[in-house]
Amino acid sequence: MVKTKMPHLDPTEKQIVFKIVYFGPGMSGKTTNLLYIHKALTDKYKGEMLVLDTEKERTLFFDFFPVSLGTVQGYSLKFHLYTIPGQIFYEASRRIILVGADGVVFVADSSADRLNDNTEMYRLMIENLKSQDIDPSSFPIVLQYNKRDCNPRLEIGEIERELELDGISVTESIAIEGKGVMKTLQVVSKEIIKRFQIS
Ligand SMILES: Nc1nc2c(ncn2[C@@H]2O[C@H](COP(=O)(O)OP(=O)(O)OP(=O)(O)O)[C@@H](O)[C@H]2O)c(=O)[nH]1
Ligand SMILES: [Mg+2]
Repeated sequence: MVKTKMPHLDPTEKQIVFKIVYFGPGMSGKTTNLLYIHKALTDKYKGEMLVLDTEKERTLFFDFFPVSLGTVQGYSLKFHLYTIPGQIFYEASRRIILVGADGVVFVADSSADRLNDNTEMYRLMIENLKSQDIDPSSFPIVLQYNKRDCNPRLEIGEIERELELDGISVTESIAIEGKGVMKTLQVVSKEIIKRFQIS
């Protein structure tokens, strides 16, 4: 079942707002992705980054900023980007942040010893999407293998094999160097817009 997009449409402003959530296990590089994107964008196209920091924790509660990216059928586009806290005990926050998402970047940690953390969090994400009546098979998800500079590291394809994912979009990145970050954003944006135009 495809969720209606009506709440995202603002006819008076002629604006469509899409929500992209960066999901993934703790320390995989979600916040690093968003910080890089925010820095890379010119001031004209970005809003304030809001950070709700939890005391003493390395985790940000969420990051958010809109990016204007051209028009679709006369409507200007705005993207809201969020990260979820990856540490396992923040399940409630993760659920809330995922509500109303139009697409997800799953930031996986390529370190060889984190295969289980990646797959466990991916499964949780799928459960969360299903609880919102979203069919994950037609929902825009990009699997980003981050930390490609790690050694030993997972091979591309290992996560998909483990989760029996077929046809998912995959990108590679080294977020601390900014490599592959904008590409990933581009891939998920395209998938979201394509799905919106079809529905
Ligand atoms: N080697 C390496 N380290 C990275 C890369 N991307 C991020 N890091 C580092 O990994 C650590 C965690 O990065 P964050 O962006 O805070 O991770 P996160 O996914 O937001 O973590 P949580 O909010 O706790 O879930 C930081 O020390 C980053 O500098 C990368 O591509 N390679
Ligand atoms: Mg974070």
